[in-house]
Amino acid sequence: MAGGAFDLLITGAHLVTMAGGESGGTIRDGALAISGGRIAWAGPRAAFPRDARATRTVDAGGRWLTPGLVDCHTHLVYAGNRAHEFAARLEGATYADIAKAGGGIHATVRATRAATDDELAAASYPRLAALAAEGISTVEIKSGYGLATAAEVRQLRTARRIGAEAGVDVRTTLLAAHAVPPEFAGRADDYVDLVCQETIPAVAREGLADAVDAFCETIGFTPEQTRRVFAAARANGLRVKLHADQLSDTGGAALAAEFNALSADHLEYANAAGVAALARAGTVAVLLPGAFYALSETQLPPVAAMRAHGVRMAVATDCNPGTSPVTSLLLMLNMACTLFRLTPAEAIAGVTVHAARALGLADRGMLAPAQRADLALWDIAEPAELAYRMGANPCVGIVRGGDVIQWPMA
Ligand code: DI6
Ligand code: FE
Repeated sequence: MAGGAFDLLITGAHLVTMAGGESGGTIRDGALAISGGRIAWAGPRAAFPRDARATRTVDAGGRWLTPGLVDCHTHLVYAGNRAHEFAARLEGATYADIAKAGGGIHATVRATRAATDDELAAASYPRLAALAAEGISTVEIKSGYGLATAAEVRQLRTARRIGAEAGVDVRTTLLAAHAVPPEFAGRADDYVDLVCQETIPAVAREGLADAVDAFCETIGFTPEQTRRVFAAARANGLRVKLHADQLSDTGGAALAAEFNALSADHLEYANAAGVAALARAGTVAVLLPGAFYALSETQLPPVAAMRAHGVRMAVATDCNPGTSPVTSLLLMLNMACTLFRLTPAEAIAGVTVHAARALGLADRGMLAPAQRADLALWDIAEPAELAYRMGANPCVGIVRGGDVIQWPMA
C-alpha cells in the first residue's frame, strides 16, 4: 500500500492470526491496517511499510487482537423459557421423556407462535447482544420453533432484523425439520412433504436462509426423511447442515458427508466411518459442549478420531431454551477444553476460522489480507486465557467491517 493511505491502523497489538488453521500463528508486537472494511495488512510492527499512512491510528496497549468470533450454531430466536424442564430433568426426567410428553421443542413452538413480531424480537435481542459483547461478529441463527411455513419465515426474518439492530452479521438456517408440529402428529412424512414442497421453496425464493438443517434423531426425523429434506434443499440451491448423532448413532455424520454438508453438529454418538466420511467431504464438525453439559451427557464426541482424520472442529453455543440455555461463547471455549479435551488453540480455531467454514464463509476468521475487518481486542496476557477463564468477559475492543464499535481509552 506504499503511497496510499489506510483507513485505520492498529498498533501495539499482539495478533492471533489463525492464518494456517489451528496451528494458527501468533505475532507479538504486531500491526494491522484496514482499508474499505477489509484487512489490508497484518504483520509484525517492525515490518510495517515506513512510508504507509493511515487516516486514523489506534493503539491496542499491548493487548491481544483476534478475528471477530463466529458463533456458528444457535437457535436464539424464540419466546418463553423452559426452566421448569431443567427442574424436571434434575428430578430424573430425560430430554426424550419431556419431548414425548409434549414439552421440549413443542413448548417453545407454542410460546414462539403466540408472540407478536415485536415480542419475539424483544425476547431474542438480548441473547444476540450478549454474544456481541463477547466479540462475536457473525452469528448463525436457526428457525425451527415455527414448524409451519409462515411461522418459520417469520423466525428467519426476526433473526435478520435483530442482526441489523445489533450490527452483527446474522446467517440464517432453515430448521423446519426440527420436530413434527402438532398439526401433523403421527404424520411425520406428510410434514416432510410440506417442508420439501412448500417451506424450502418459499424460503429459497425470498432469499431468507443461507442453509437448511434437520434434526436427524430417534425423537426427530429419520435418515430417510432427512435425505428428502436435503434433496429439496439441493434442488433449491441451498447448502445443508445437520444435527447429527447427538443422542444416538443414526449414521448422521455419514449422511451429512454424503450431501457435502457445510457442517455436522453435536456428533457425540458419531461412528468411526462417519468421522472418516466427514474428513473426505471436508464437512466441519461442530462441537456443542453446552448441550452435552446441560443434558449431563456422558458419551463424548470422538475428538481423537476427528483430530486423527484432520476433520475441522468448530465450537458453538447451540443457544436454545431446552438443551443449551447459553449466551457465552467464551464459556463454550472453556467447556470444549475441559469436557472434550480440545487444546485452547483448537478451541480458538473452533470459534474463528473453522466456525466461519461451518457457515461456508471464507472471508472471515483470520487476520490476513482481504479478510473482513471484524476484530476483537482482549485484555488477556496470552490467548489460552480466553479458554481458561470461566464467566469473565475480557473483550475490551470491537471492530466490525472496519468500523470501531468499541475501543479502550488507553
Ligand atoms: N438439538 C438440540 O440440542 C436443540 N435442537 C436440536 O435439534 C434443542 C432444541 C430445544 O430443546 O428446544
Ligand atoms: Fe442445535
